[in-house]
Amino acid sequence: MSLDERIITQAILEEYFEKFKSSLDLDVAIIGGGPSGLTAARLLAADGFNVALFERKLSLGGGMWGGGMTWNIIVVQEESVHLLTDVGVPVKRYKDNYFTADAVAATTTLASAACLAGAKVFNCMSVEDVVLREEDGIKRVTGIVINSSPVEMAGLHVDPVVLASKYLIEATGHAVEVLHTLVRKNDVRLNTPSGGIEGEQSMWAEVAETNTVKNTQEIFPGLYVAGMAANASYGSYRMGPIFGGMLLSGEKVAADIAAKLRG
Ligand code: 48F
Repeated sequence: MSLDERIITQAILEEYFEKFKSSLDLDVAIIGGGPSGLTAARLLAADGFNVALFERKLSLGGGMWGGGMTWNIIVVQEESVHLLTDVGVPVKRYKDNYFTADAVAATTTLASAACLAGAKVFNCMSVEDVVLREEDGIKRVTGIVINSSPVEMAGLHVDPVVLASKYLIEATGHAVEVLHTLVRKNDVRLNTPSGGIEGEQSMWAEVAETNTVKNTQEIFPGLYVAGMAANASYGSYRMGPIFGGMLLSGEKVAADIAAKLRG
């Protein structure tokens, strides 16, 4: 059978922009495709919400690929094991409350499960800002401002485009980039003790893991923080290559937002 290159191009163009068009009015925009963002994307999409995930890099998975120091095994605690086994990741009990999984199997399976559940993934796409609106004196985020990662990396002066979303999840990890932009550009107060970004503290895995879930919440009207971004925003500790808190944070943010969307 003959192959026409123009039809290959046309297929990509039409299918991509169909996906993009169906993302102009999202229920949830997830920023960052690490373990917390991927888990939230899967659960919200499986619930039937219009969900898209934006990831700066070509590959999804964030900091999960390399386990600890490139030794590509991850550790999770018992209460989070279901978030791996539910999608088919083999998990072994190492001892007591310590379980292990292959980091590559976990990363690829979480990414695959999010896509197959119906989350629309836009990789190679950076979120550079949010959309703000004010009503009755209350400011709220109502969308995201995105640009192509190669444009961002090359420092080209090209304007971004904008998508609307009822809720945003910042799951960008340690850097909490989008929240930093929100605070730097606008006279806003966050739902944190100081009203600003508290900043991350050094290593304390046990406290950090509990706090990752506790700190997963709406930090500004319309904007939730999840995963390591939650601890960096609320001033808690880092935890190293234990990932249960990340998965549970994704589960919590999905449940909280689903409840809000259902009213
Ligand atoms: O850092 P990351 O894996 O986020 P996470 O879900 O998990 C944290 C753990 O990997 C690890 C840890 C646990 O022990 O502390 O660090 O909190 O993934 C964050 C993703 O967000 C992308 C980034 O490329 C990464 O894949 N990202 C960051 N900023 C942006 C972004 C942005 N502005 N736009 C799009 N993607």
